[in-house]
Amino acid sequence: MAMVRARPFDFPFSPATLALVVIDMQRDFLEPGGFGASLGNDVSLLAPAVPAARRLIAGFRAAGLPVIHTMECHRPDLSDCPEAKRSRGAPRLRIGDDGPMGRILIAGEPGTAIVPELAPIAGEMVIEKPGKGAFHATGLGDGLARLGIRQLVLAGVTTEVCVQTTMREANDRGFDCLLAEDATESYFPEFKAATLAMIRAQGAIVGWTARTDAVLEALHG
Ligand code: C5J
Repeated sequence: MAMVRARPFDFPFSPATLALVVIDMQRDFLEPGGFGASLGNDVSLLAPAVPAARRLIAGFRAAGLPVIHTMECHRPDLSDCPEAKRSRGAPRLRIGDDGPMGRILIAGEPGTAIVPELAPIAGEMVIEKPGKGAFHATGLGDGLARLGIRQLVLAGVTTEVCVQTTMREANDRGFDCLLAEDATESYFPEFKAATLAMIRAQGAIVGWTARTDAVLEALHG
């Protein structure tokens, strides 16, 4: 067993059963004019996660381990978007509306794309997800089972919404999960801090957290 220096205690893993899951690092969340901005958020707060996520992706690729990308998005006819999701609140633009990067959060539109620095390469699994959790209404569970994956390193945005939801879904499905602390961000720094704390509380009740450096050190020695 290899070990990542993690909190609340070291994370034991077998490289044969480990994958990286990068959650929703999309222009719609990270760039002006997208879904995140339409909700009134300062999207620049998410930028610090990009370089760390890039290093993690490079490290997993170099180690020959799976890198999985998720994208929160909906079908053009919105048939997979619950009305409760689309109609909630008072955003400047709603899901499916035309924005400066195309239709907001619609599959195939420019704004839905993963930011170029973190773009998937051929052969990597890309999961389009209509919900916050990456297991809900997707093929992620089956895809991980096919690869024999039992342990996940998570990165992406936003920490307390899609990242935490996915980590909790994975936890309930029997995966050991570690969240890379510097490769995730929130529009609300206090929510990020609270999420990291609640994940690892009570003896890693949801999972572990660690710095990207510690994950890469464990992968490459
Ligand atoms: C949100 C996400 N925040 N990817 N989505 O609506 O966290």
